Amino acid sequence: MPEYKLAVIAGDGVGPEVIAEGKKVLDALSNGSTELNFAYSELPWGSAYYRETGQMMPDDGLEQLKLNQAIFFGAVGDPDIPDHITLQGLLLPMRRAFDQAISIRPCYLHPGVDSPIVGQKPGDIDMVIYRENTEGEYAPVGGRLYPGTPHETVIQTGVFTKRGTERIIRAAFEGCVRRNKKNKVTSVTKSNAQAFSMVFWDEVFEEVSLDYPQIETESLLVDRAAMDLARWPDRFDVIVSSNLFADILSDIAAVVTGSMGLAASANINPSKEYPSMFESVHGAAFDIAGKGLANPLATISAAGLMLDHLGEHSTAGRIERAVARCLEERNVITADLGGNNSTSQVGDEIVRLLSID
Ligand code: GGG
Repeated sequence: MPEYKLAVIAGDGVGPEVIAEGKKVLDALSNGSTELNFAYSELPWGSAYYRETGQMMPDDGLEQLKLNQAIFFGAVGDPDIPDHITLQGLLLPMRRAFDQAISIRPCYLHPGVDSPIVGQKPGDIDMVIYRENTEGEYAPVGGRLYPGTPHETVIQTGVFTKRGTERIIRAAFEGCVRRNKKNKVTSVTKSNAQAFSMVFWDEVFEEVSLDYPQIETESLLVDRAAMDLARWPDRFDVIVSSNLFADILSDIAAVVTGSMGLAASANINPSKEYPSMFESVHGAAFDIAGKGLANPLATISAAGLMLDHLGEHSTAGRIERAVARCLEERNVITADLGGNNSTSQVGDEIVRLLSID
């Protein structure tokens, strides 16, 4: 029986609540199976750990994570610790050290879920965002000179390599071919203003697109893309963009498909040399933490993406169907979708739906 070694970092805010439901679903799948088993390494890292130790994870954190086949991640962020400390101390080092260069973020308007965009029907919005995940505007390159003086000078540099840019663009085209839906890839940049990095991105996009003549291509400036996502989200199929832009566009895509609480994300190490990581797109949401209000479906869907990545395609499909049915039936849903059920009741409902699939 395959036993998958999973590192679990519940993290901050609503992270522990939604990860508990993700694990509930994984446990239900393994209890009902002779062929699936999970061995968890529970890693209590994040902001509470930072308060105790001054670090978001221990010095050998990445070494510990390396021993696993995948990382199941909750959320990071704390109202009392600056966001750049929490993010730079845990999530970003993982993405970089394990070369999780390809972030995949599917967005679908499910039956049973209302889009805030008038006229969008179930299935109309169906897209996947490919986010470059290890470099670009997130590269930790820069510095501060003469702090606290009138000459204070700050530099923050974007890093765009041919390898990184080509990899994410090619992954987007390959994903588009596999999806076989609208057969269109939209590249999003700001090359009118950023005449080095983003013009370079446009050139690589053009070059890679030649290998996929059957795929329609489009290049949008990020301001136009944001506007179109908010007015015509049904026109998109696959979007590929840089680390920062795709992060912002992911939030727009999540809310136009109903809720931040539904958006899942895979952070893939393409060589499979290191563990990939699976998480919700949403963060710690500490305004609702500890109240049982968080929607666990993003994290449960992320568990589905993780199983798919591990090769358990049919089990991943079962999770996807259970989530879709939960949303369509609307018997047990959280407040973000207009319901009044708790985080754990939604997890229980997914387990029930899995048992009758
Ligand atoms: N579950 C994802 C999470 O906690 N995200 C926190 C965050 O601020 N992420 C920024 C990013 O992914 O770029």
